[in-house]
Amino acid sequence: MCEVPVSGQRRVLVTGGSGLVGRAIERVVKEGGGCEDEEWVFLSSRDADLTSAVETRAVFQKHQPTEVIHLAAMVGGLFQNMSHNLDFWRNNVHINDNVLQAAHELGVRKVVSCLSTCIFPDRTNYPIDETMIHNGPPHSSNFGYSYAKRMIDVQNRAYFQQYGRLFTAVIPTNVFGPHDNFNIQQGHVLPGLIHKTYLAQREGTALEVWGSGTPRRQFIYSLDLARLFLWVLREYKEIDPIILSVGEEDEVSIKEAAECVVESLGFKGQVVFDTSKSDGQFKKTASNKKLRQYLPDFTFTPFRQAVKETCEWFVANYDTARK
Ligand code: NAP
Ligand code: GFB
Repeated sequence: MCEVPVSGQRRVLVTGGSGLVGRAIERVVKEGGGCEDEEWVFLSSRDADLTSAVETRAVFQKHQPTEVIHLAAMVGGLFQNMSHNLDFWRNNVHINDNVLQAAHELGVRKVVSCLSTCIFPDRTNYPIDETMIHNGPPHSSNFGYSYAKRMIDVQNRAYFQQYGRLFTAVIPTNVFGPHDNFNIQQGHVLPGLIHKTYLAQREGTALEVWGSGTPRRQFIYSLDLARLFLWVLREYKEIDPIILSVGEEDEVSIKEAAECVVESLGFKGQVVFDTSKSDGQFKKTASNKKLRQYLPDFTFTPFRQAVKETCEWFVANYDTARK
């Protein structure tokens, strides 16, 4: 993994280093995924509020990174997005502009930012690929977040055109794993279902799955995504983004995802679907053909195993988990 020849010491600054994806990268680095010439710095919002240009510049000046993995963002599930489109747009546009400009001013060699498959047009052909980002409006539920993320791709191309900067981005599908946000109202579907199932089991009530259960998602385990991030940081040389996803054949319905959580936690109660709640985007099936051309042998953790590990982490860390 470490054969990229880079002279001198490298310092990788990870914005959003305290979140789901940041903590997974930290773990993979600690478990041997790091290189000898790499020093890693993981930031949280306590180190700097990246919506502030002044604080962003100061934290970059303090750490003098040679490379940046840019994860920091206002992040939330379908329902949080539906009620806060303006906040998602404003916070993320400010964070992204501040981070990319600070990286440019400090001469950072490479920045890898994080987009999401939810930013693609809602009306599209399937499978979605990397060329389709700007082809039409995103799903109305999360247009604030989606347009803010799309602008990273615009900025990356502009920094390259004007200054030759190697600023690129990855496009993961729905991520889950240890250290996720298990807040039921604000978070994504898998941590929400895990938390709800845990409570239903404890209180002897039914598990309420929101929506019809028919929408489909490709889920990626945060630890798999972390391994792929390290590869992108070291080896990927394109400005154009790359989708980081399991195969199309691994897409599951929300109902199947709920069944997997129920099985992992050994929940024996009733499961009900609240169809008065939104289904959101029906699907955003993405192609991982480009990834497979680079890494034909990369092995993803099987979905069941990853859900089981995440459930076990949540139960073991219930008192301190974000919820
Ligand atoms: P997360 O768990 O919510 O973590 C968000 C991170 O951003 C935290 O470290 C948080 O710091 C930091 N942050 C938020 N606002 C900040 C601010 N104003 N200043 C400084 N730091 C700030 O999110 P995640 O799921 O790891 O997401 C990481 C990246 O992946 C994001 O760019 C997201 O858009 C992208 N992504 C996520 C998913 C998904 O399903 N989760 C899917 C596709 C793409 P604190 O801990 O201090 O609050
Ligand atoms: O992960 P999620 O909130 O977001 O999943 P998206 C939403 C789907 O899961 C909908 C159903 O079909 C919901 O009806 N669902 C069932 C639930 N039970 C629950 C529950 O307890 N909590 C939640 N949250 N959903 C997000 C975007 O879209 O994807 C974000 O809004 C982000 O911007 C993320 O990019 C990756 O997959 O629909």
